[in-house]
Amino acid sequence: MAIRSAGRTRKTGAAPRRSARRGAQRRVAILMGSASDWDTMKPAAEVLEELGVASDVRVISAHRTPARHRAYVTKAEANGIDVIIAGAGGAAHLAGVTAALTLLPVLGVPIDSSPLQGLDALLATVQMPGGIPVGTLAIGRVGAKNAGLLAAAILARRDPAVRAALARFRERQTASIPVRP
Ligand code: AIR
Repeated sequence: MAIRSAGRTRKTGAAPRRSARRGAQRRVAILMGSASDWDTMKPAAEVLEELGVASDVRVISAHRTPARHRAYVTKAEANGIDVIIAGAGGAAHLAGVTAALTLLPVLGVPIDSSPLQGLDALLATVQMPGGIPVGTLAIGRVGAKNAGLLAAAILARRDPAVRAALARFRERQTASIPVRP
C-alpha cells in the first residue's frame, strides 16, 4: 500500500500527518480544504491515534486542487482506506464531492473558518441531495473529534481490537467525569 503522508503545507510549513503506528495500514483518511484547517481537524487524528487507528492526513481542496482530490478519493478504497473524514470551511463542498466519488462512508466536519463561523460550512456539508449521503458532525474541533470516534465505531464492527479500544475510551471518559463540580 503506497499512500504517502501529507507534504509540507503552504501556510504553516508544518507537515500535517499522523499515524498511530509507524508503518501501520492507514485505514482512515482525514482530508481538509486548507492547511489552515489542521488545528481544527487535529482532534480527529489524535483520537484515532489514541484508539490505535492509523490515519492518512491530506490537504485537498475540492475547489483549489480538484485533480488531487479526484486522484486521491477514487483510489482510496483500493489503497485500503475504510472511512474518509472531510473537513472544510466556507463553501464547504469537500465532503459532498468526496462522497460523490467513492462508495466509502464519508464523514463531514464543517469548519468555522469564515466570517459566518461555520454556519455556511455546516449547511453546505449537511444539506446533501438525496442519493449521496455525508454523515455530518458538529462544527469545529468537537465535530472533528466525534468524526474520529465515529470512524472508529465503523471500523469496530469488523475489528475487535478497535472495538476494545473504543470500549476502553468510553470507560476512561466515564471515570473522568466528577460526581460533583
Ligand atoms: N476551502 C478551501 N477550498 C475550498 C474551501 N471551501 C476552505 C478551507 C478553509 C477555508 O476555505 O477548508 O476552511 C479558508 O481557506 P484558506 O486557505 O484561505 O485559509
